[in-house]
Amino acid sequence: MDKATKRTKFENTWARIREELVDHVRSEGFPPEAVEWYGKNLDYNVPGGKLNRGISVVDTVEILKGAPLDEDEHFKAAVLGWGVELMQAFFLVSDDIMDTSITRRGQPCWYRAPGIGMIAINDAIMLEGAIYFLLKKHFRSTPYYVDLLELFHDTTYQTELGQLIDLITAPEDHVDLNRFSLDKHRLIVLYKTAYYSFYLPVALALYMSGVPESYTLEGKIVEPYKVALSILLPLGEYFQIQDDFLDFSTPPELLGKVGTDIVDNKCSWCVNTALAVATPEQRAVLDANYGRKDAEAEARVKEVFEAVGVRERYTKYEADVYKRLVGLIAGIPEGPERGTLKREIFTSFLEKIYKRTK
Ligand code: GPP
Ligand code: MG
Ligand code: MG
Ligand code: MG
Repeated sequence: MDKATKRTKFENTWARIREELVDHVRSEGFPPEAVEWYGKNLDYNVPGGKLNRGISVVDTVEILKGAPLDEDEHFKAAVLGWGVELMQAFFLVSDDIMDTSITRRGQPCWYRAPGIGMIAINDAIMLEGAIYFLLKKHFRSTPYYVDLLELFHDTTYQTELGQLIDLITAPEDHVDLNRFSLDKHRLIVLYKTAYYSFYLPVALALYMSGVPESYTLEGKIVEPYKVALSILLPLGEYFQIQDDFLDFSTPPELLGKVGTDIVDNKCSWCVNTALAVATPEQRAVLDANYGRKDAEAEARVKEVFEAVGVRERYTKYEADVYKRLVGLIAGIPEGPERGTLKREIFTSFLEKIYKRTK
């Protein structure tokens, strides 16, 4: 099955999942305007993204099985995939309020859509609640139900910790570029992005496929969840560095969102890269203009980014990290046994994001 067909097949499961969520609210006797509001929240915030994370769950279950999924297996994997997408929607609706962002996925951020405002906070929390409603409905009787619950809970907490350091490293009223470093950047991105975007989809698929905590391959003990983490965290770091670079380099018409990292005083890969090589004059320009709510200041920061060669440095970073990740993946112990890790899980992720432009 080609990529587009897989995507359509995943998208087609959304209608049923959406109905289950909305039907439940209806069956609780909620008034039509509440049912309608919830439906709009789901429609506006959940299905409109790239869906990479959700589709990865299905892809990974299929790679682990080594054969096409039957209808029931596909639907169950898709429920987990939509769980990841609901989590992502919960994070993004909240993040856009915290980042005072303007657009998301080519439309106004939910809190800026007509008539929504701060009700968006409750809507975000309801998107999170929907995950656990679906897990209970579809997985309550499986032996790995608690593993799924723990994984969603742990991942949420990790992401919130990441969001915390992202936010406190970027206070609105106090710009101090000395607080930034690439080490701090790494910590932020591992927690705010890599766990939920990369480890979560794969670990969900491993649990659903019955992959055990450890097994023996050619006389060696393999701990598949730890091996997965050791590849997926660096992959997630690469992905967020792309996000930071695109925030600076890509016009909103192409990106689907207006980049806010410079005006929001974010500890992004771009500013850290520039700080590492800036002359004292360039540093002074960054100190005076970074994190100001002012388009001219933003333009001056961008000039410094261009002058120190952030674009060329990014191209080099991307080539280097790609090689490093290919090497890491090649080192994964793999055998023909069923229910064990396959390198293809990780190469399929890497190929999905390599040289992405949005
Ligand atoms: C997005 O980072 C941040 C998250 C998805 C984590 C949010 C976590 C919460 C607990 C709310 P970003 O701000 O760089 O993303 P974007 O550039 O898409 O706004
Ligand atoms: Mg944001
Ligand atoms: Mg943010
Ligand atoms: Mg960003």
